[in-house]
Amino acid sequence: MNDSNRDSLQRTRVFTDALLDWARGRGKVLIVIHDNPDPDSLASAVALRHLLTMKLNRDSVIAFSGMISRGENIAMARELEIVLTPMETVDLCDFSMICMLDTQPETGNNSLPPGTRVDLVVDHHPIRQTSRDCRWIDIRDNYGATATILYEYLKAQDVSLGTKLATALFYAIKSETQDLGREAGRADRNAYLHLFPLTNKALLYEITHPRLSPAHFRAMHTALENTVIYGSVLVISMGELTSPEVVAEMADYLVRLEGIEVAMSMGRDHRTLILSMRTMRHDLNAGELMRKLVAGQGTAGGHGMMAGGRIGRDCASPLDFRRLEENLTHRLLEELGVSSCAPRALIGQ
Ligand SMILES: [Mn+2]
Repeated sequence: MNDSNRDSLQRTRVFTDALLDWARGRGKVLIVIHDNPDPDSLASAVALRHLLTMKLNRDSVIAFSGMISRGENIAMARELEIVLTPMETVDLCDFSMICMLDTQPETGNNSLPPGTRVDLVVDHHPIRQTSRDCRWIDIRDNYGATATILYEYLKAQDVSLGTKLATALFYAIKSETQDLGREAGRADRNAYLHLFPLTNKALLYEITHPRLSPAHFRAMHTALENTVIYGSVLVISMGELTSPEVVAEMADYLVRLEGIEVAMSMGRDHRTLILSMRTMRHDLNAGELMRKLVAGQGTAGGHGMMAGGRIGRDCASPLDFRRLEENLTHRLLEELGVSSCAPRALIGQ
């Protein structure tokens, strides 16, 4: 262990000691993660719950909204027996400690009512103004995954972790950083390498190779048929979605097309347009670009190479959504200086 690792572990120990001391005198704990939770938020929640169980003998409720629909994420929640409570059924008055992981107050991607007091926020996305009011803040935007921060909590507190939790944390870091290839730093590499020997390889296989529904292949078909290329920029319009997570999944998949530097995908989930962006360009910040695109219309978040956004439209028709998508595409192309490129369909037409 080198000096900077030791310093970081020491800082984490001081922070978690104080946090646990504060939490010791309190009652029930609620852990809120973002809507349509991904492996990073799920693993982080299970790790925090484990820490509180082991150190304070206190159980926590993990709450979320939306759905888990990506094959890998369903497999993760099932195989690792992650117990989740729908946010709608939670009475906030029951809880004396509210924690938020992998998201922050009022970002738009979690369902905690605005104005609710949040006691602890742990995240790896850039800090929001609203988070500064929280009692305990640990935001490290140089980390590739929130799961890495939670791994460090367990390590700093000498809490042992079983094979299921190790598998959850490992898979979270693996998927969030694409095996350390995307936005991973030294802390993520350390956690990944330490956790790997502790994982259950059969479980890991089940999670990384899930059975996929016909709906998944239909969504993929729709995405491919509705992919348009403008120079090095690719735009996917998926229309009405059967699962919101597929928007990010298709952006991940299609940004790999030869010659593509930026991919943006869009789809309608009832009354909301869901957006996802991926970039291979290091000089570009996907989070900032997404925020610029949806400014004044919706919410956005993200970091260097990946971002998401949502725009709610209560009484919009499919045609209104179509226009909104065209407008966003137009602005994206302008921002990236490719609006003069002739559109090309990826397949067919
Ligand atoms: Mn994350």
